[in-house]
Amino acid sequence: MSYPRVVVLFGIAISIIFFAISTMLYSRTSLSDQNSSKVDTVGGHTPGYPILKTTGDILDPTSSVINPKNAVVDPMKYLREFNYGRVSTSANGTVIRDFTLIASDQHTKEVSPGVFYNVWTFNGTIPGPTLRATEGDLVRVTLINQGTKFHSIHFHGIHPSEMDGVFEGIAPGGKFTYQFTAEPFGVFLYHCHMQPLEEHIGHGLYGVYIVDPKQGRPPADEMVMLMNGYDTDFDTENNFYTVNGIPFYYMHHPIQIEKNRLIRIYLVNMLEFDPINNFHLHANLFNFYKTGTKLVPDEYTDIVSMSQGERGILEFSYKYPGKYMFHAHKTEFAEKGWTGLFLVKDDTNESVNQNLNVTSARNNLSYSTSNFSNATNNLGYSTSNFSNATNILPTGGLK
Ligand SMILES: [Cu+2]
Repeated sequence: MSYPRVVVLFGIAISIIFFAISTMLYSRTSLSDQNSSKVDTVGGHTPGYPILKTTGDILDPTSSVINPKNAVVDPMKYLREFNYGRVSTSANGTVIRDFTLIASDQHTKEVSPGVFYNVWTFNGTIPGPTLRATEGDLVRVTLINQGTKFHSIHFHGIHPSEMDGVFEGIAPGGKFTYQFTAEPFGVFLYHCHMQPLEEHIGHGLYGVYIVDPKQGRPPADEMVMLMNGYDTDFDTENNFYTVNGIPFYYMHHPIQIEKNRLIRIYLVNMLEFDPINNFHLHANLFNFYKTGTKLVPDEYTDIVSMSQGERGILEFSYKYPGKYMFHAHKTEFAEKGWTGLFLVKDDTNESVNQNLNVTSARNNLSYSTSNFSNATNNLGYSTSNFSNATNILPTGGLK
C-alpha cells in the first residue's frame, strides 16, 4: 500500500468515527430533551413581547387539562358555531350581513397544556369566528385593529381589488370595512395578509368563511374543522398540530354524533411551515366536495390531502355506534396533536358506552364541555370598543 493511500484510508476512518460519536451525542440530547420536564424559555421573537417559560413539547397531554381561562379557544364551541352577522335588507331586497372582527397581537394564551404563546387573533380566538353568508348577499366586515402592528383581512372569493386586503394595511387603532358580494358558494378562508405573512398567519390571524348556495344544502349536523399548527420555539417548524386550535382536544372531548345522521364538515387547512396536511376518517368513507363550489362530490374516499389554503366539504354518516378516530395521516402531525374522536351514539341504545371496551384510564374520557363554556368570554381585552364584536351572534345551523 502506497503512502498516500494509507493517509486517505486513515482520513476516512477518522471521519467515520467522528460521525458516529456526533450522531450518538445528538440522539442522546434529543431523547433527554423529550423526556425531561425542565422549563425552557421561549419568545423574544417579536421585539416588545415577553419571553415565556414553558415545559416544551407535550406530545400527548392526556393527563393535563388547559385552564379554560387561558385557552386560546373552546374547540367544542367553535366546532358548531356559525356567525351570520347582523342582518338587514337593502331597498332593492339584497340581504346585508355586517360583521365586526377585532385584531389583536399583544395577548398570551395557552395553546397546549403548559405552553403559552403570543397569539395574534381575530375576536380573541384561534381560529377566528366562522363567518357565513348566502351567495348574493352583501357582506360587510369591519376590521378594528386593537393590536400594535398593521393588519388586514384578505378573503378568498370574488371581489374588487380594493377589497382584497393585501396592499392596504390597517394601522393600530384604525378601522376599515371590507364590502363585497358573497360569491361563489363554497368554503373559503380569511386571513391577515400583512408582511411577513408567515408571522401574521403563524401567530393565528385566520378563520373560515362559508358561502351557502341559494337553495341551501340538505339538512345535516354541520361542523367546522380548521387544521393549524404552532411554532412555539420560533424555528419555523411546528411543535404542535391541531384541528380547531388545541392539540388532542377532541381526544379528551369526543365529538358526539348520531348514528345514520348526515354529518357535514367544512374543512380548511391553514397549516403554516409544513407543505401538506390531511384528514383521515376511520371505519368510514366520505363524499368530498373540493372547495365546496359544486353540489356533486368530487370523490368518495377516507382521506383527503391539502396544501395550505386548500379546503373542502366532507359528508358522511356512521352505520355503527362507537368511538372512531379522525386524524392527519401524517403520523408526526397525528402524534403532536392532530387527532380526535367521534362518539357515534345509537339513539335506540343509551348504553352504547358499555360496548366501547374501556380498557384503561386513558380510555376513560370525560365528555363534559361545561368547564370550557366561559373560556372565550374571559378574554383579556379592554371592554371598550368591544361591544360590536359580541354582536356577532352565534346561531348555528343553516339560516
Ligand atoms: Cu396581521
